[in-house]
Amino acid sequence: MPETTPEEELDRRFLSAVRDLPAVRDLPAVRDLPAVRDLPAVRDLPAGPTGTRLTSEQAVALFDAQAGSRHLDLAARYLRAEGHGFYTIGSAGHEADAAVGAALRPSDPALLHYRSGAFYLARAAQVPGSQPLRDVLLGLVGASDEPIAGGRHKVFGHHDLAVIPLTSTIASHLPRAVGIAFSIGRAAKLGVPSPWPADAITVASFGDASASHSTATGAINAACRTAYQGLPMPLLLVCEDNGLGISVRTPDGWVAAAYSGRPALRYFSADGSDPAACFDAAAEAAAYVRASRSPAFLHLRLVRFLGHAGSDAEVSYRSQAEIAADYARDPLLGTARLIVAAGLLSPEQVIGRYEAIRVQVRTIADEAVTHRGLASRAEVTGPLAPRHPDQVAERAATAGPPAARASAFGDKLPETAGPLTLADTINRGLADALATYPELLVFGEDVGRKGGVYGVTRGLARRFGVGRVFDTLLDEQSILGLGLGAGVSGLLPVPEIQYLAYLHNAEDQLRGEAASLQFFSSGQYRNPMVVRVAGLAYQKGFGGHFHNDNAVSVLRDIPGLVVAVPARAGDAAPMLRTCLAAAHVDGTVCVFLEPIALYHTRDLHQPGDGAWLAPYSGPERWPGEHVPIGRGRSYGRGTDLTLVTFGNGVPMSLRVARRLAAAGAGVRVFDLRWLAPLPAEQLLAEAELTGRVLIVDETRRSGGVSEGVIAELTDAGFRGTIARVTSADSFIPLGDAAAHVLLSEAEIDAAAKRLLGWPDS
Ligand SMILES: Cc1ncc(C[n+]2csc(CCOP(=O)(O)OP(=O)(O)O)c2C)c(N)n1
Ligand SMILES: [Mg+2]
Repeated sequence: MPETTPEEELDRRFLSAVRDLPAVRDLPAVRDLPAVRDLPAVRDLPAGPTGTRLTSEQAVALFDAQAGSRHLDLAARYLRAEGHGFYTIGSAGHEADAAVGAALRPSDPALLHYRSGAFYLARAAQVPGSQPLRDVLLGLVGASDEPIAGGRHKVFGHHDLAVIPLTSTIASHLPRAVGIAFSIGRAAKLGVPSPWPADAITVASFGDASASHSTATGAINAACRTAYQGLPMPLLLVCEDNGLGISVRTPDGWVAAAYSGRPALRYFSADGSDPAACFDAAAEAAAYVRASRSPAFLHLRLVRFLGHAGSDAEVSYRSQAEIAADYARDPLLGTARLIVAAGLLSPEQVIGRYEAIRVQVRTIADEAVTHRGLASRAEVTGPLAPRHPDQVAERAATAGPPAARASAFGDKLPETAGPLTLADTINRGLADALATYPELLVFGEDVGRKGGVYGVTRGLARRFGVGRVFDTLLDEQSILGLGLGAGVSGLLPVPEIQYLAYLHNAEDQLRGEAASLQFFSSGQYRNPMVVRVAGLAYQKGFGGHFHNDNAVSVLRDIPGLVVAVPARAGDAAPMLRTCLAAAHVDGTVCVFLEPIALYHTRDLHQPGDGAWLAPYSGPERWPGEHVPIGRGRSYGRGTDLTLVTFGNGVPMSLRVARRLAAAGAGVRVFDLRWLAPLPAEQLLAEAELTGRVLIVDETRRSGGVSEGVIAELTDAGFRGTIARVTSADSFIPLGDAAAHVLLSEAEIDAAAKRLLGWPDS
């Protein structure tokens, strides 16, 4: 006899337990019960006969959502076995979360755990025209017409259901969830159109092991701290606790112990095998969050059936007795029991309903396998990072209304202020941006009252108000999470990361969340965002590794991410406008990397020459000064040597070029300005004009920018000579010792002479 599979066993156990339920009395025929999606909204219903807030119709609707989810899990297994399906992590045992879906409004933004299938179905049941079984089945087979990820991932998401798709990095959605909860009220307060109603609440579900991940603890801490401060934080955190993270047990009682006594976080809990208790707890928690605009933690105690995924043999780490004991806690059975005990359906009718849903799922699955998957590289990458350069150019050239500029600057319009430093220019550029985009927010550590560690945001909070320019807690992950939440809420976030070295502890929020959102939602959700990062090296006086970080390869590696590095005042404002316009028009995620050492630099060649200052241009000059993404700047007309550089390398290279020119060489300098995407065509043209390229790269030799520049030149077929000078493969030490590892002008000079064939001096 063939061995029974875990899914067959689960199916069999459920059916036999329902068959054994004692029937109650004469019952209405199944067909007299309303279909799930015709049910009135939860909040309009009177209390039901079960002695809970759950009505009879809702109880049956819960069962339908739960049974639908269960059959999707079973389908995932046979689709996999038949070679059609790609994903077997299921929701079986977690179906109690249907009660949470039913207790919320379909307009409440939701970020769902990969086991929240029954929530998804319960939410869809509230939105006419939804086809949640089909949505999930198309996801399982990787169909290109799956409604959210288009075959790029199996994920719960649907734009019309306000379900924002996640990646598979556990807990990484929670900083965004906190950001959305914050942004609901902020958008309403600023009068900015938002996809979320002003009284919406955000719901985010996650597992018990995820609850201990530092991303979760950081995000939950940020939510509590924000609420503790008295700011709105309408966030419902739903911990779907099955006691396991794959094979690792969460200590008994840990989730309750860790989260039941947190300041500013109301704790609710329910046993997942009791649907009425789950619904009551969910309804109470949702009502609390909605009314108080404060966060709550809903702890659902659940079981996990069928192992972690199809490939996981849980018998290797759980006893048969332990696995068997879980069947009694099946949420689907709990709902069946309630329905039968309340006299709503007989056991046979429950089974009839369960079997009807099985057939429905099989029919849709049979059709789903005929859908095609993604067929080409272009189709896969299509939504990754859309670019509309003409619209971006037009938007970048558009200033705020004169009245908004007048109130931003008073009678001190920056174009009348004379030459400015890089820092002052970025400050004026941000003020102009705040005047141009009413939805723009500037935030980060110390950006508000103090005006930034280097004064770059000085005066902005005073002029634009703390609703738009504000200090955050000291947590880069939460700062980026706020940006992620704001971006999907109609706002244009400009978060600041105080130093490049401190981006690294949070960069998954950029890589895994921000940059992947359009990809995994087929462009239906986007994360417009311009992250300002003070960085790079050569800081005088205040040195050390953390204030002198030159690691940018982790940013260049992120698909679709734009990395801008303005080296001088004259470039900073147009490049900032381009980034903001790209975020606005295309949802582009931009990193605006500001070289700290150049913030207050005034001179280039000799003290007092003021050559690193530039006047700020008024709006009439913006169209002519537009800098498209990926367009570098060329200096000089030399035909002997091209110095390719960026950031601090630009002034260093210009000085070297001038000295070499005095000695008879024609040297041109090309500032890349954009590290991603690199200005490939221009780079080749600049290289070919001399036939000799020296890459002047202040980042490290390994993994640094020079590697990308060499690759671009080689790929483009450049036949001339290429050499490079870089900083050392080292962290940067304190004080004057930094000079031993950072690229120096003397090294540039010597390498240039070698390339020119000049004798060593
Ligand atoms: C950051 C991260 N580390 C590791 C994994 C691999 N992984 C996937 S699910 C999982 C266990 C999660 O357990 P829990 O949060 O309790 O959710 P459950 O699967 O039990 O519902 C792990 C370790 C991951 N997806 N993300
Ligand atoms: Mg778990």
